Amino acid sequence: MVDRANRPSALNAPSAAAPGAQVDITGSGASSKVIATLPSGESVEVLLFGATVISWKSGGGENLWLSEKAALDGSKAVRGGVPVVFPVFGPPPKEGHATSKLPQHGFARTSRWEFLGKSTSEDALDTSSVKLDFGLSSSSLSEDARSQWPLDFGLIYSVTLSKDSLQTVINVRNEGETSFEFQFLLHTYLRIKDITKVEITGLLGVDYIDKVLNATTHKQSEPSIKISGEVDRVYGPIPQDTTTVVEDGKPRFDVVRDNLQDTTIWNPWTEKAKAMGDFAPDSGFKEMVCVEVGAVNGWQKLDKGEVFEGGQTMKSLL
Ligand code: TA6
Repeated sequence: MVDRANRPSALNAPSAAAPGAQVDITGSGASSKVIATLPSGESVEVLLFGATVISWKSGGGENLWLSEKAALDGSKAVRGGVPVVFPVFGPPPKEGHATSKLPQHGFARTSRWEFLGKSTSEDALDTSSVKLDFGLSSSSLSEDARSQWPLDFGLIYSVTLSKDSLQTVINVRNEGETSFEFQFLLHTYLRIKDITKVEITGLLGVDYIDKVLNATTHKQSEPSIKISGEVDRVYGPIPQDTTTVVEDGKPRFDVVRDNLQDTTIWNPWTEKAKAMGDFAPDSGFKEMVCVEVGAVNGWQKLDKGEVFEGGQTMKSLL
């Protein structure tokens, strides 16, 4: 177990009087979402479908990229925001693994989650953050997903909005009699102004699997990653816990990992963007970059009753 220097601090159930965040549930069925807004104006929107964060606004405006053709009706995974990838990242192993029958990126991003409630700081005067909890368990899975991965588990996903940051942390519990293996990743689509002016730092010297080059392994030799074509790289293990997105020479986002050793950098560029039906506009690849923290190199194993926890804190630096 990695040392959890970035473990989230506790928040408690709100006292009735707390003049804190406004939390609303809107929409119905698969398009239901939870919207939280801080008195200082920051906000987050979470679709119950996939527990997908689809908007995060702070002083600098919208921080996440969401395709204009993203399905927000539960018909398919959301193209944009922060899809939750579990229990397998990418295409599953062809056969012989418990996840082999699952679709790409697993079932969490295409399942209906339950809103478990909000919590704010005990100090009624501290209106600076709000935590929203979402749950998914084997009993709330669709029949398909259950038959594809018939293991007993419980997930709690906590989304904490603060003035300049958004924290998203998963808690995975093995509720069954037998051990299981899983992978987890937060497929975050960050909004940027111009991909040609973006550099990503914090990965120097780290090994990566390049999915554009037949999944060959390389080592990051430049201090920063510049993107001028399709990029699909799985970095890890990463010693430094912060990856920074720099735009036009100015730091724009810090992404701080908590108990997760890997990060995938993805931009589909022209052709792949055009080829995805729910990716719009086609030029949208110029305004997004995926920085996806996770535990995806190999498998995490949980025995009966064991728990895994990990996540990220994204900071808007504008
Ligand atoms: O995380 C990067 C990646 O695995 C790419 O290989 C690409 O497939 C992307 O995810 C999008 O996957 P999706 O299943 O959402 O189309």
